[in-house]
Amino acid sequence: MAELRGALIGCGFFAVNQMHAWRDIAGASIVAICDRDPERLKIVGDQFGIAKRYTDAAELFAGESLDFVDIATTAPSHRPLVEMAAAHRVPVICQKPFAPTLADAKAMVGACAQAGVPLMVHENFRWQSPIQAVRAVLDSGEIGTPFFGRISFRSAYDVFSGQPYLATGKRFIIEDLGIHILDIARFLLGDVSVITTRTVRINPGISGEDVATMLMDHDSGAISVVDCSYATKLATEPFPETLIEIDGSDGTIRLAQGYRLTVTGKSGTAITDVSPPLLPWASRPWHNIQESVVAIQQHWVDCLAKGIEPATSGADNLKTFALVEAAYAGAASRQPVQLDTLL
Ligand code: NAD
Ligand code: 89V
Repeated sequence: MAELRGALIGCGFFAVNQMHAWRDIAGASIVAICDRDPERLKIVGDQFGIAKRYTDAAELFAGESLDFVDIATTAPSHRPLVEMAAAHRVPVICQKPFAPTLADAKAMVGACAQAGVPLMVHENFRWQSPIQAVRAVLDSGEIGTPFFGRISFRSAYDVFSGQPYLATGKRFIIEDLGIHILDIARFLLGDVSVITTRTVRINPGISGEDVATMLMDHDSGAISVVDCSYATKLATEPFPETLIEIDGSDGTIRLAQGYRLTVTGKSGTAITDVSPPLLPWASRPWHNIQESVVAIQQHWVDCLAKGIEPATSGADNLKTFALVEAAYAGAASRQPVQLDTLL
């Protein structure tokens, strides 16, 4: 198959990981980049040797013949850019959070469906190898039917130095980080019918909430707790590890800090080190996330080649995004929120 020609829009903080990952992936390469900030365009263009550079996405679509576009801008620009890709019949990957509102997200899914264009949300956390290892244990049947889960991300890591916009939005941890953890909960325990949420802000220097605790009913019958904090100072900083506890009818799974996976099930207890590999361009502690970027981008290339829907398609991500909206609504009302009222 001929190599897929891709373009990347948004050459900021996280896009550098996406550019490294594209270099590692056979079957696709980035032939053009776009950023409205000429300085970012130059930094990323020079680092990755990309000659074709645009400061305007409309000019990129007009000037290039593309097999896909990878949108790595922040949420406010996602809808116009995804709709532009759909109008040009260019398959599109869009970073999380998919959109500022669920209404925007639904419109983006609709625009791509109408144009017959594949759409994947770059929801990469479920692609982390420790999370995939937990999914593999569930699939093996070793712990039977899950009835309880706790998916936990608690840290005091300074995310604001790399991503200053996170300190200024009215919404913070659920929209930026919780979205990943809610997606992991869906990935492991299935879709959700009801969510109850409490939030707090501990850090006085930011505008949004930095602690969120969510209780969810899954359609499978399992109950989960998803808890997220950027105000939790621990002896050993766990960023960016997601810790997991799942209890099933025949056993338990514990993914503990340090990527230690303990499975107690039908065949006894097994303890495994599921540390992610440190890719040559990666740096600790981000290597867990960086590895998952390669995995999700490879998945996109494989899905395009096979003509199948990606696991985190736009349509799938509406269900994760609806959890975010429901969490904020429930935190404000202090009432449980039914998901079917949103989808
Ligand atoms: P950033 O602000 O550093 O970079 C965004 C870039 O997009 C900027 O250079 C900006 O000039 C450019 N841009 C914005 N609108 C544009 C437009 N219309 N046309 C062209 N360029 C435009 O942001 P970031 O920290 O790199 O985050 C980008 C996205 O990635 C966010 O949605 C964030 O939530 C997400 N993110 C995801 C992960 C993950 O693990 N999946 C991690 C970090 C950030
Ligand atoms: O993945 C993200 O979206 C990042 C971080 C892990 C730092 O929250 O913003």
